[in-house]
Amino acid sequence: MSNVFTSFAASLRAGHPAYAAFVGLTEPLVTESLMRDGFDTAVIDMQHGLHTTQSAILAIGAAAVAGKAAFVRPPVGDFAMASRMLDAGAVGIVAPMINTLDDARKLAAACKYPPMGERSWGPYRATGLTGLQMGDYLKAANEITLALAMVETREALDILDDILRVPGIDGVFVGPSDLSIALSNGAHVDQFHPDVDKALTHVAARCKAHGKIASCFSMTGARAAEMIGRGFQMSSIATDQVLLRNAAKAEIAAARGAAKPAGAKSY
Ligand code: 3PY
Ligand code: MG
Repeated sequence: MSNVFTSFAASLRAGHPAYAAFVGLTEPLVTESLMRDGFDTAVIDMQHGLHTTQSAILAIGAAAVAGKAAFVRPPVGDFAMASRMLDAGAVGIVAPMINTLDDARKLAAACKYPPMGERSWGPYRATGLTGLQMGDYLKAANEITLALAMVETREALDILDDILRVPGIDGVFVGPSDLSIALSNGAHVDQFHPDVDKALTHVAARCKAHGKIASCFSMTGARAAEMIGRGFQMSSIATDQVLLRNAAKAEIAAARGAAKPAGAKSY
């Protein structure tokens, strides 16, 4: 059985680039709409987004309605939630603040079945979405779902090769905002800072050397395309709230800047 849930990870590993929507709003139609409007996948955000366990589960379903497989970003250190979201049909986990080897091993353990990890059995929604029978899901799961470790601190950068060597860690996802704060010792948040840029180049090169997936957050579509050109396989673009606010501001500015009909008032 092949569908987006069984083929997405292989497609990414084969180097087909993917653009992800970063979804913090809990209404399932937000996810569905973004997926229908051309994103390849979603990162359902339980760390800084508003998502709860229930809304994240519904968002995975909403992406599926649009024919897309979604990732989930659980809260920091919540490895039990990572397993839970894979059971609920997430195609992968984007785990924030993986700063130590112990963090990376815990992530791999939560996401992968033995002997690679310690994921506990119960993929009831995942078997529905993948269309796989239980035994086939057990055989395929470690390959078709992805554990991406977020690299967003100095500590993580320092041990990047060790993180990438952990069996069960499929790749990394760079958080450029936190990284900019970490690299400047809290002086600024600047995703485009040259130090962050240098780190992004380093991450892409090390992932390539280890044969693992390089992915990252980008604030704009242009930056995301640049990252794909620089060796990343996946980049997210902005967040749902940023997209909404940018579109709202642009359209209202266009309206207010347009010739006003006689008698029109500004509020
Ligand atoms: C960061 O840039 O720190 C992120 O976590 C992106 O969401
Ligand atoms: Mg972050």
